[in-house]
Amino acid sequence: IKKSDGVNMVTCQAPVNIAIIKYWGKRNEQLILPLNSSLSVTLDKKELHSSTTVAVSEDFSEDCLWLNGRKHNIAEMPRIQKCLATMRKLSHNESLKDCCIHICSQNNFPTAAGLASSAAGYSCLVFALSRLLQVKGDLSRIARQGSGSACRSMYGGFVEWEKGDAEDGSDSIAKQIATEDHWPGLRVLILVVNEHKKGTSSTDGMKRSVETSDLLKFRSEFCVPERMKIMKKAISERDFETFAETTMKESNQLHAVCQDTYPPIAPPYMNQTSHSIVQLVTLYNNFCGQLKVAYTFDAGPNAFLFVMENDIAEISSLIRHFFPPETDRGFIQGMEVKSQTD
Ligand code: 2P0
Repeated sequence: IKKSDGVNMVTCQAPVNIAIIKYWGKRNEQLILPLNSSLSVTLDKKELHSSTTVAVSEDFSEDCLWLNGRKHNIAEMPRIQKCLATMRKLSHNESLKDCCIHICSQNNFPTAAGLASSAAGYSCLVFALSRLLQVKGDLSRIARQGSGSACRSMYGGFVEWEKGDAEDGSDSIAKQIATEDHWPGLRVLILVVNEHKKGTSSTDGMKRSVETSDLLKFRSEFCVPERMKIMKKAISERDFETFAETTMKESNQLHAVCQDTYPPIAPPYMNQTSHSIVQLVTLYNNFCGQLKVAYTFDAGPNAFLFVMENDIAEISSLIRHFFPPETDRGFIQGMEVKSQTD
């Protein structure tokens, strides 16, 4: 905590997480309780992260939020309000808990383009507030109420969000299942197909899926519990083939659910370039006679490719060959390949 001129201030950074078992659908909209458990890999925060400063002072007259340099109206942001109210309620700092708070948050990557910006943003906000207001105990359930996937960014490495059973959401929390150094050499390539804001938000898309998709019911009840077991075992044994196969099946099923949603989510999150990437990965894996690359897509067209370090050079040159960056090839424009270095 930095203190100057009656202002107490904390700055934190929080990383993005990539879901390998997907969260899609809530059983309780208010508390953000998911239909199924999910599992993710937290990226190194040196690469994609949110950076948030929270400041508190007796001189501030209202709560304020600046997001990527633009002032937002907190009165229109119920989830931010809820986070602030919960953190104030749990605060052990009697002198500061009733003061107004200023929040300044910045992402070093495109916001709302399916790159999990809300996950990094809310986890960062909750963590920074916990330091400022002295809040102890599990913070993931508070981050969850900002944005579901944010609870998983509270930890590094491999993280499970347990769906929980309690009606009040008290057991719907994130837990680290393996640390960040558990699987040396595992890398993710992020292919930014389009960095613009997507059409349908995840929140709206998954709400419509819950209301209309029979496939989602089947998936959350019968597929995910089994896949969680398979994935945890694959991670624990560092079994890339099983990890890769389950990751791709999960991505495929998420986007099948989006298609099964009525009316289907339009435009679809995955575009023509996304499907070309799937095709390239499939052909390459077939050519190798084993799974060397796994793709996964969230609520946007950008691809996340899991690859072992030894294969990075070959795979990134293959991608650069078929999807050259900064060339105008119609729908393949402005693609950028970034590699996660550790
Ligand atoms: C995930 N996604 O597991 C899945 C995969 C997108 C596709 O979590 O309504 O922004 O704020 O709880 O967390 C995106 O959903 O939705 C998401 P809310 P959130 O990462």
